[in-house]
This record gives sequence, C-alpha cells and structure tokens, in this order.
Amino acid sequence: MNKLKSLILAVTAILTGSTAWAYDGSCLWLSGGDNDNQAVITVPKSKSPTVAIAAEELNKAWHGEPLRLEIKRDKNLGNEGFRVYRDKKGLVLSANNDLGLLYGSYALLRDNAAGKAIALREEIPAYNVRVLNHWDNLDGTIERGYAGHSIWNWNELPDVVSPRYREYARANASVGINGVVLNNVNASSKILSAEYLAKVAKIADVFRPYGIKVYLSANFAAPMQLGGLKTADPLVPEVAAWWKAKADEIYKLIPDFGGFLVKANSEGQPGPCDFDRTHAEGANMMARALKPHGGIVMWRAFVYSPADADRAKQAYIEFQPLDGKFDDNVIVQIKNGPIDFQPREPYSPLFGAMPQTDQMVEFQVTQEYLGHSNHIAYLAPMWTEFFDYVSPSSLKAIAGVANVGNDTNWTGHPMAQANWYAFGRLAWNPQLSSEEIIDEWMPMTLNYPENTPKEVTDGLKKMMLNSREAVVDYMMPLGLHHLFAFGHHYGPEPWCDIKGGRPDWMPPYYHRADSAGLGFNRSSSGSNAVAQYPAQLAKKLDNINTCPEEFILWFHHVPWDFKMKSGATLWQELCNRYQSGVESVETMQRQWTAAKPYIDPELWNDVNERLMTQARDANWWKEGCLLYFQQFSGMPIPDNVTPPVHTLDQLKGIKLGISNYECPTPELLNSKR
Ligand code: BDP
Repeated sequence: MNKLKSLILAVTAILTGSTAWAYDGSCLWLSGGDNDNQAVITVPKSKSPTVAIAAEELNKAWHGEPLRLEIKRDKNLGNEGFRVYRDKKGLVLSANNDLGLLYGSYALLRDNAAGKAIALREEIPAYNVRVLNHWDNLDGTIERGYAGHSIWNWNELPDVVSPRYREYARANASVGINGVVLNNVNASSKILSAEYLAKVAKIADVFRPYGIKVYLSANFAAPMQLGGLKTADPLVPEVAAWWKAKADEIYKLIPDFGGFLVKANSEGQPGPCDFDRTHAEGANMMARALKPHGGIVMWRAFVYSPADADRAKQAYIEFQPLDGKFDDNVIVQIKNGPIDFQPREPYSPLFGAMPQTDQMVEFQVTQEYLGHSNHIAYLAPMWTEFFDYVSPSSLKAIAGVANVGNDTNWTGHPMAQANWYAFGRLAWNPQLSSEEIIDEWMPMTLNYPENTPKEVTDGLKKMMLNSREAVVDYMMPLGLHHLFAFGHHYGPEPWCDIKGGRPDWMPPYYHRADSAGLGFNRSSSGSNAVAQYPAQLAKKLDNINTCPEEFILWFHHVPWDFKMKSGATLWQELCNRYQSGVESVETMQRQWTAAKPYIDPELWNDVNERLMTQARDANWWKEGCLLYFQQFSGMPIPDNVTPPVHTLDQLKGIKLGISNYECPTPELLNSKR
C-alpha cells in the first residue's frame, strides 16, 4: 500500500468512523487485502483448504498477469517445492501437492510486493523441518518473551479457538515455517495430559491447512509426574511402554503430530543421566514411541554443569562420544554457539563433530541477550555468519526460539518482526543474504511510498544491516560474553559476583579481567577449547596473532597493552569499540529521522521512542563496562572517547537495570566530546 493510498484510506476511515486502516503492526509483512487490480487466478478443481488459502491470498494481493495453479508430478520438487514457468497459455505455478502451491503463491506475492519482475524458477526448501520453538508456559507467561503474554489461550481452549492462531499460521506459512513447538523447553508434564492434548489438537487443526505441524516439549520425568511411575529410567520397560501409549494417544488426536523437543539434564531439568543412562538412551526410547507414526525427537545438546572447568567445552564433551548412537528419527538440536545465544559467539564445535548423527541448529529469534524488544538488532547477519562456518547442507533441520507474543504487533519492537521473517526465509533458503532478506521485508512492512528517496531507503537498510554489529560493539565487543546483569539479561553487570552463586552464571567467570589483561584463555595454554575445532581452524584460533579479533577475548587472555591490528592497544581498542557502538546508535537515530516523512506516524513514533531507549542503554553499557574494566587496566580513557558521566558506584546502584539509568543529556555528552 503506498502513501497516497494510505492517506485516502485514512481520510475515508475518519469520515466513516472505521479504524481498520490504522497502523498497528498486526498485519506484519502481509497484505491486508487492498487489491484493486485483480487478475484471473485459476486453481485446481479439487479445492482443498490449502488451495483455498492460496487462492484467497492471491485474490487479495496478486497484481500480476493471469496465473494458473496446477498440481503436476515433478520428482525434483518433493512435498513442498514449487515451479514457476510460462507455457503457451501463460504463467503457471505448479507443485506436487497443495502445500507447494501455497508456498509458491506466497513467493509470487513477495515478488509482487517488492515490485520485482516474476522470476521463473524452481524452489525447494533446504530443510524438511523448519520449526519455531515457543518458550511459552501453560500459565500464559513466556520465558524470555518480550512481546506480551503467550498467544495460546489454554484456559479458553478447546472451546474457544482464537482467530489469532490462524493469523499466526498464515504468517509462518508465508515465510516457509512448517512446524511449531507450542510450549517451553522447561516443560510442564501437564501439556501431555488428556485435558491439554485436546487443546493442542484444536491448534493443530487450525495449523494443518497451512502445512504447519505441532510439536511439544516433553518433560523427561512425565512418566513419573503424570503417569505415577516410580522411575523415568529409559531402560525400564514400563517407562518405554508409557511413552508408547502416550504417543499412540497423541496420534489418535493429531495424526500429523510432529514429535517431541526435549531439554534433558540441563539447568535442573530431569533426564536419562538421573538414572545413569546416556542422552542417546533417553532420546532413542522416546523416538521409538514416535517412530511408527512418523514422529521425530529433537534432543537438545544445551548441557553444562558448574563442576567442569570451561562451560564452552561441555556440550561437545558430553555429546561427541555419542556419535552414531542415536536412532534415525532423533535430531540433536544445538545452539549456534557453545555458550548461550550471546551477541557474538564462535560456532559450537559440536557441529561437524558427529558425522553419524543428524544435527540441527537452534537460533534465538527472541532477543534475550540483544536488548529484548527495546533494541533494533536485525539478526540475519548473525545467522548468516554462522552459515559461513557451518555448511547448511551439513544440517538436517533448523529451529528458532520465537519472539512472538500477544502484543498487537506480535513482536513488541516493530522492527523485530524482521527477525521472525528472516528466520523463516533462511530456514527455507540458507543461501539468502541478510541484504536480500531485508530488501524483501522492508518495503512490505514499512509501507513507504514508491517514490521515497533512495538515500532514505538506503539509510533504513543500513540501519537494519548494521544494527547487530552495533549491539556487539556497545555490549560485548572483541569476543567478550555474558557480562549481563543477573537474571534478566538486559543491562551490564560485569562486576556481578554473587557470593555462593554458581560461578558459571557470573560475568567474572567469562571475562577474567585482572591487572594482566582481559579475556578467557581457551587456547592450548588455557582450557584448550580450541582443540574441539577442526585442526586448521583450531590452529588459527589458538594463536593470539591469527585469532580473528572479533573472537580474541573469547579465546585469549589478552594483555592490556597488546597491539591490535589497528595499532591501538587492547585497552584503547576496547574503548573505541564501545564508543563506536554508541555512535552507531546515534547514526541509526539519524537514519530513522530522515525517514519520518515517509513512514506511518504511529510506527515512526514507536520505533523512535525505542531508539531513544537503545541510545540510553548503549551509553549505559559503555560506561558500565569501561569504568569497571578500567579498574584492572589502570589506563586512561583515550581522548577520542567521550568520558563517562557516571561513577561506577552509581552504575552499580542500578539494580533493576531496565528503567532507572539516567541518560546523560546530549548537551552534556557533547560538551565532553
Ligand atoms: C537460556 C535462557 C533460559 C533457557 C535456556 C535454554 O536464559 O531461560 O531456559 O537458555 O535454552 O538462554 O534451555
């Protein structure tokens, strides 16, 4: 919808008292259905619900030439692929089945919306399982969710089925997501009760025509908690029988149920190790219950314990020896990095280290460690960086921890919708670049008029593309990690060292600052985590002079006066990076301001306010980290870096973090510059 059109709609709406036009972000990147240029759409006769959706979507928004949808056998296309071609009678979208036609329709509409010529092509998704993980609890809260409460209304279900479930399914299908784990990995067994399964079945019914399968997070101790058994030992026949009966019960209600996601023996969750069994024994027992129905187990490798020396090594130590021991319907689900969704981590060395085992990557779409829904952090650059190291073809599937809640605009920050979108697009095609994805998403979502000056749209693009690097710079540059305030993972607390707390939950465990330098020595003279990487890479990482600087403090304890590639000492470079992070946010603010005349005012104001918060927080991070580390470096803050206006004690006094940091005024900052 262009600007003129929105204006006309706005005026009409005011005159008629209708408010349907108003921007509220609920439509995401999708068309609200304002098609005034309908072309002829021909669909296959057997009009299944899926084909009906495809036709509905095309009728709503297709601006192109007449189009024929056809089911045609084509062995290249598999279950979900599609082909766009021309024959004598015109443009054709063909697929082996209805779902391929739906995906093809969304692809054509994307071309349309981006004003692109229709590309004749064949597309098949890179993975069969492209799944969002909801960390939604049954009481409606969301662990690490920043967009309101859960969209699943368990109290109303199964009697009341919210229309939002359909809208959610539509959004997912439009970007190629084909599976949803409904509940938190810290799972309540209750989700597997008959009462809840009836509710789950209703959601599955809504999802089905959109090609989306429902999965559930399963608590390993469910046979005890729900079934009243004395044990959940995977080798005890009654336990296996309980899971088998449970699987049979589920498939009676949900014939296309996807399977289970399991967090076992991690952060207090039960698991097979409680009974001296391995992860493989636990996973296989559950997988065998699902196997006759075609279901899978996604078994998480997110394990670590306070007893061991280096948390970054632990998943590898525990899982690598199990290579080849998992059944063929188990996929080991591994977070992209070895610690925990930090703004930048090297890839987890488990990838590629288990050639006989199916693996999948888990990305975090919700911004637990990247400014929640207050900061712009477009994450496609982080995920494509992962694919620079880990070949997409070495993976079996892909998962993303959802950033969706019941806020009207779904994701809290309007720009965080881009991360949901980008996750789906990369799950379908991991070869896409961050730029290609933003080129699709931006015009569809921000709805600026076609004649918006190029320097403005280029500015917006840069704002998005540089945003993740900005977060890295103002939070944790050069490979620093886990400097977060305890618990909420929002503000800086590099000093946090709660007496009696788990050391591996405290920032000093990770940054190791002392008078000699900064960083965790994971080289061969330290924890030797480098040795878990393939030999050539390990060698490069092991040497402080060849280790990429973005990871230098991840792998090395670097002397404060170490000469960085820029010629600056480590201390100077650290100061420069924090300063640069703060300045990047100021640039983002300018880019957003330049777009003001072209963006819906509600949307513009919302993002503008959040950018002010982001600018405040960037400064807070910079001040907190530099003042704290300065105690160890004993070096002055260089002249080119704006000196902090708070004292370390003032910053330490911010207990709740999120709201009571008083941002220095721009005048004060400028006077210091
Ligand atoms: C951490 C989160 C925690 C999750 C855990 C997980 O802080 O809330 O339960 O990961 O992935 O990032 O299991």
